[in-house]
Parts: sequence; C-alpha cells; structure tokens
Amino acid sequence: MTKNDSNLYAALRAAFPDDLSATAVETDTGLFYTWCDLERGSAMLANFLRSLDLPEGSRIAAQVDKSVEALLLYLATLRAGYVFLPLNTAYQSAEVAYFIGDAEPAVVVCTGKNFPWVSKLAFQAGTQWVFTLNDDRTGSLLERAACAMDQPTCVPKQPEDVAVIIYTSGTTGRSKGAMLTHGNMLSNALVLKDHWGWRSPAQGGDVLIHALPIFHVHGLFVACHGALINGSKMIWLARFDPKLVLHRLPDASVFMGVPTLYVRLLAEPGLGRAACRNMRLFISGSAPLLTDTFNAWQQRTGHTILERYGMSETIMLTSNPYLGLRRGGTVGQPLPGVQLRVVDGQGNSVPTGEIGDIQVKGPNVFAGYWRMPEKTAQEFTADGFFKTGDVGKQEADGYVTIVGRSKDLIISGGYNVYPAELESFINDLPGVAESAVVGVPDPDFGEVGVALVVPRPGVVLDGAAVLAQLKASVANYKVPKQCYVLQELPRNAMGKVQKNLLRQQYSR
Ligand code: MCA
Ligand code: AMP
Repeated sequence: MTKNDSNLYAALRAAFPDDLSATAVETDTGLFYTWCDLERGSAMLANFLRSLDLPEGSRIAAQVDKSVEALLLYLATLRAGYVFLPLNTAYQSAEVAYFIGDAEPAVVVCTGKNFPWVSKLAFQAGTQWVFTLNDDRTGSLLERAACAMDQPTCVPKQPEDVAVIIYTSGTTGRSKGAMLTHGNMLSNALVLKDHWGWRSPAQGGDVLIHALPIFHVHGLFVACHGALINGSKMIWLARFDPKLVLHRLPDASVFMGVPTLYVRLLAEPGLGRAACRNMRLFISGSAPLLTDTFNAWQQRTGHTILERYGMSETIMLTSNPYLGLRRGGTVGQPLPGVQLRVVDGQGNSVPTGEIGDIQVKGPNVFAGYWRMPEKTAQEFTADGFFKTGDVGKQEADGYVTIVGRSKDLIISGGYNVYPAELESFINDLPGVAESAVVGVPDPDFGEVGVALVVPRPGVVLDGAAVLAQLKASVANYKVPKQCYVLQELPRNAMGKVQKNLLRQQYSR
C-alpha cells in the first residue's frame, strides 16, 4: 500500500492500460484523448489548482457544459485533494447563488457565456477565483493551466476524506449537500467493476457509450468511474441523441441510461439486434424502468436491461445480476457490502415480501450533509442505517422492488424535482393563495410535474403565465408541464392537501 492508496484518483490511475498512447476517450466532435492525455491534462489542472494555495478542503464548484476538459477538472480536483462540487447546467441564478452561498467554494468554474452573472454572485459570496471553461477547449482555466507543470501530483487522502459534494434538494427547506468520500466512491467503483463483469483491456476491453450529463452520480461516478477503473474507452457524446447513440452502438459494449433514454431509443426504427451485435450490457437506473420498456427492449434487441438502484447519498445500492436472472420491475439484490432492510413506521423490520421503508448501510453511504449535522442525524437510525425515503419490498431471494417514495419527489427523465421547492416559489407569486405540484405519469419522462394553483379572492390567474414566471427563475426541467387554476385544493380531515387525489385527477 502506498500513501496514495485512498485517493480515488490513484486507484483510477492504477487501472489505466499499460499502453498510455491508446485512446481513452473519443468525442462526437472527432477528438481522441489518450490515457496519457487524461493523466497529463488532469496533472496540469491539479498543479494549477495547487498553485492557488487554497486551504485544504476547499471546494471547487463547476457549472460547465459536458466536455472531456470538464472531466479532467473533476479528476484534477481529486488529485489536488480538494472537494468537487458539480452543478447542473440548467440551474439559473437564484439556484446557483444558493449553492455558492452554502458551499462557499474557493474556486468557481463556469462557461464564458455565464461569466458575467456567475462571477458577480460568486465574488459577492466571497469566492476567491472564478475561471471559465467552454466545451470547445477554450476559457481562462485552460489558459492558466497551460503554464502549470505536468508532474504527477496526487495528494494523499484517507478513505473518510470528502471528495465531492452533491446537492440534493430537500422535501422541505433547503437543498442539502451530500458529502461523498474517497472511500465511498472507490468501494462502490470496485464493487461495480466486479459485479457488472467489466472486461479488462487484456480481456478485449469494454467500450462505454457515455451519453449522460456529468453533474450527477449516474454520469460522473457510475459511468466515468466505471470506465476509468477498468481502463475502458469511452465514446463521449456531449448530449443524448438517440440517432447518434444508435450509430455508435456497433463500436461499443456497454451503455448506461435513465429510462427515458431507452424509451427514446426504442422509438428509433433502426434499433434492433444488428445494431446491438457487439453490446455486452445495457444498464438502467435513476428512475423506475417500466416493465413495458424492459420487455420491448428484450424483444427488439435480444438484450435484457440490467436495472440497478442508487442515490446521491449512497451511490449504487442494489443491482440485478450480470450473470443470473435480471428480473424486470425489480432493482435486483443489495450489492456486496451493502446492508438493506425494509422497516415499518416504528423502525421494525417487516416480514419478507411486505412493503416498508428502505434503510441501508455500507461503505458507500455518505459522510453526512454539508454543515447540517442535525439534518444528518435525523436521516440515520440509532444503529447507523440511512433512511432512503424509498418505499419497497424485498423477497426471500434478496430481490428488491421499489414501490414508491415516502419523500415528496417527482423523478422526471432521471432528474429529481421537489414539489416543495416549486410550491414555495409559486406561492410567492402575486395573486396566488396556495399551490400544489404533483407528479403524473408521462410516456417519455416517466413522470412529469403538474401545478395546481389557487388564486387569492378576486384575482384571475393564468396558468401559462405562472409557468412562464417559473421558467424564468428555475432550471427548466423543474417547470411543470401543465398548470391548472382551481378554486381550492382537496384536503383531508387533518387539513393536509390530498396529493393522491390530484395525481389521479390530473394523470394524462
Ligand atoms: C429536459 N426537459 C425536461 C427534462 N429534460 N423536463 C422534465 N424532465 C427532464 N428530465 C425539458 C427541457 O428543458 C425542454 O423544455 C423540454 O423538457 C423538452 O426537452 P428535450 O429536448 O426533450 O430534453 P433533452 O434535452 O433531450 O433532455 C432529456 C434527457 C435529459 C436526455 C432525458 O433530461 C437527461 O439527460 N436526463 C438524465 C438525467 C440524469 O442523468 N439523471 C441522473 C441523476 P423547454 O422546451 O421548455 O425548454 S443521478 C441519480 O438519479 C441516482 C444517483 C441514480 O440512481 O443514478
Ligand atoms: P438522487 O437524489 O438524484 O440521487 O435520486 C435518488 C432516487 O432516485 C432514489 O432515492 C430513488 O427514489 C430513485 N431511483 C434511483 N434508481 C432507481 C430505480 N432503478 N428505480 C426506481 N427509483 C430509482
């Protein structure tokens, strides 16, 4: 064991193939990055970050478009021993202001286009440095790093050192930053390496089509760590385009997607066995995969999608097997090292096959919410299990089925949308007395939001205008697809809004 063994980057680097001149990443714009490029590029960025003389534990926030350089910035932050904070590119100024105010990053990296407003709010919040990074390999970050040394910096880290903060919205109140450690991510990456049968370069190697955004667990950790820790090449698509994925499938062996990606690929007439002839594995997660999609995929391609389940706070928790029965409608069995139990309202385990709240424990479970010790304590049981907020059941053979959520959350196209956040925004609009946002089924996104708004007495509200105001203020995937004006919201005897009724009534 060397001193560096617990820095996640050191483990990823150790898995690079012997031939560093081989292609590690091929982009949809025709660029080829070798393993040596990843090593040297991330070293230069890491040395540049170190040259800024930031305090240990500094946060490096990035709201940038998907590019290989954005991935290098993430790897560089690991190497430099700082804490990476990825932000969804759809976030607008109020959302970004909150994350920067809360996380207090020493460095913020944004696109050149957004520099005027991002730098203003970052400097106001006390950020020392704001750099730009564009998806065409331009920007002040790369200009500055071009002068940095490429010596192989990798700051020693302990497994419990925080590597990344991922913000997950709250059902009530403020968004929480889940702190994931080097140990969380390395343990999960190693488990998945084995569990999903990744083939080493010596075994012919795997090639991953990377079509997901890289500011969430799925695209950044499950996909990128998966490829890097197996020395596997990535075909890097800046955004998901079903035609492009179809075109590149014959060159690949692994694909990861949220269910919407599978639905959209199924709509392509060219999808069939021939296109998938070299594929080894299709993996789905982040949202429930409908049995119809699972079956249609099997019929059209001859491949059985492997569904898995995870969270920002825990990375991956359960998975259907690579070898063995992939049971549609289930998220498979707990991964090695993960303890999972299903409990009732009192915290007692329910009998096998009965529905309850899912709680988990394991080396992959996060270190807590950033600067929220009380909230962290509430989300863990006395014996150290994390309360996922998911409702499900586990069969005697270990297979887990998610049947719902105790948290008020809509998962739309793999993105989490918290009704409480939108309701609080809508309630502050002039003329609004109250509102409710519910999720309804949608054939493309799985689930989408619908807003129900009650006007103040004497006010005439227009649903489209409410949505337009939301669109000007929050990330557009959060904007409900419909808004209806009601005279009142249905309530139960306790005065609580009956969202189930609204969901049924407004299902499209
Ligand atoms: C875009 N829109 C959406 C969504 N995406 N609305 C609801 N839900 C969405 N997910 C909006 C657009 O802003 C646009 O609005 C309109 O819907 C149509 O957009 P479209 O062009 O169809 O969207 P797109 O750009 O093609 O994006 C769809 C997408 C994308 C490719 C499915 O949403 C996506 O990449 N989703 C993956 C998210 C993900 O990686 N999740 C992992 C989280 P307008 O017309 O008004 O502009 S990690 C996680 O969950 C855990 C840990 C796990 O288990 O993995
Ligand atoms: P996030 O907060 O983005 O990490 O989202 C985590 C949530 O996504 C989980 O708590 C689940 O509700 C949901 N999720 C992830 N994977 C699956 C899946 N395969 N099936 C159903 N829900 C899932």
